[in-house]
Amino acid sequence: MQRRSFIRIAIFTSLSTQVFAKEKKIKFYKSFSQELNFPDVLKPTIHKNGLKEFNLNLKESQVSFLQNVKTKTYGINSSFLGPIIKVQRGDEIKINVLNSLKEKSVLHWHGLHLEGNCDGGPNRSIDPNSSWTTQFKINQRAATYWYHPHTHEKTGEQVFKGLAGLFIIEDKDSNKADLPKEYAVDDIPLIIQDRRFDNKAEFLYKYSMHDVMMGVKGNIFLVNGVIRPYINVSPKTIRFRILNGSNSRFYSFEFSDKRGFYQIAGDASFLEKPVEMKSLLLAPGQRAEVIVDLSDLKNKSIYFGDSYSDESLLKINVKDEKEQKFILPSNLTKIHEYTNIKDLSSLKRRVFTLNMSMGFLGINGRKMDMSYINEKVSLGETEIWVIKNPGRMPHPFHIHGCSFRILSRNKKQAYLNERALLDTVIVFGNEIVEVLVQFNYKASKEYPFMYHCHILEHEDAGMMGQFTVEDKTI
Ligand SMILES: [Cu+2]
Repeated sequence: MQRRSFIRIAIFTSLSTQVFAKEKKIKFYKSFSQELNFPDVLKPTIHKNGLKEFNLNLKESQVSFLQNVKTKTYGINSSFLGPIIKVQRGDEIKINVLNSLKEKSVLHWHGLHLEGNCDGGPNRSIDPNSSWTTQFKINQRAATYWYHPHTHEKTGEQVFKGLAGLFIIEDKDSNKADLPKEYAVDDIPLIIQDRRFDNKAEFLYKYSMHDVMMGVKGNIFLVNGVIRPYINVSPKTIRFRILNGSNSRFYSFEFSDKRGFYQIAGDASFLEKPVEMKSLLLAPGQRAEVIVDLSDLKNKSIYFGDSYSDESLLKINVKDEKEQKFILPSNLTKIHEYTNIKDLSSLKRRVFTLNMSMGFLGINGRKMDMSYINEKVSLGETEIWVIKNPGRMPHPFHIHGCSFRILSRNKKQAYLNERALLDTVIVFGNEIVEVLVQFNYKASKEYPFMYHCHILEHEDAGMMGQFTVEDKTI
């Protein structure tokens, strides 16, 4: 039998069933008996002028995550999570977001470059049974982005209920790259989330100060909305587009046989060259694309799991077919952004200190306040943002409306696999991370951009600030 590194495979079903057995006969499906779900790729209406129009509908629904019982959920065009919006660089797109929920919501296009008034943030909300239309042009690099609610003080709860989806951009580099590209065959999205359920099998969200401070974590793991699914693939190179879509949990992803794999992309661009890895750390909000050679596993299985929780998340069954040779691209792109800065000392520096003490979460001593603009940035100017974490808990720091590059991590260079363009960076305890960042899209005080911790309970509790981007030349 194959050696397993995730020891909880065997005991999972019996242990977890016991928890619920006292209250109700709630049972899990047999581990790895359900096939991985693949979100639909949303078909746009293509207008004569090339405009691609997408329709999203936020709605209440229910899902049988567990046997013989349904859990109340939120979904976007489906019962849990949303479809993939897939576009090419250069596309002009229009998105109509209909809110069929009984509460206000709004969608944020995480990682996208667009004006503040085209994005969704706490300053905008879509009333129940109303819709919001946004239109913008895609002018940024190929990568796996995503969308999720950014509703004032309700982001964590609405994401937990199921509102999130992938937003994939392709460009010249990604179209010509020698990489697996067949959706759901060898180009596979993995949205990783954790949930906890109450004794009626409903999602159990925030209920204590501990949840606010430490973030809501679940003991049950979902991949694309399915608990412990399996996937069947050919013995070849497989590309995974991984989103940590959890509210607060960090993961260290690896394969059960400890095989190496290559990270090819970060949040907002390819890496220049593939980076060989044994494990991949992702904080909430972060994405990575990896390729792994499974050509040696004909008629065998391995698991994709998380070494922090010691959980197997996905069983990968490799078909009994002729193996296909692994191709490792030597170069993926050239990252020219932020490379022509001659004098770093001439750049404006802004310091963001992440504050966390008993009952207080903020940045630079302030809680998020919608009526207060924390920073005013000049359009097109490159700055250094210095993010300080004097505490112990790591925080993923996310900035809207841009892609940045790490300049230094505790005075050292960024790790090899975080040298892509990013929109979310982990700042570990007692660390100072400096990023080079440029804003090329305006944001007014009515619809400012946000910077915040992507532990959603921290964000909702106030570890967030607002900034405008204004053209100072006019
Ligand atoms: Cu945080």
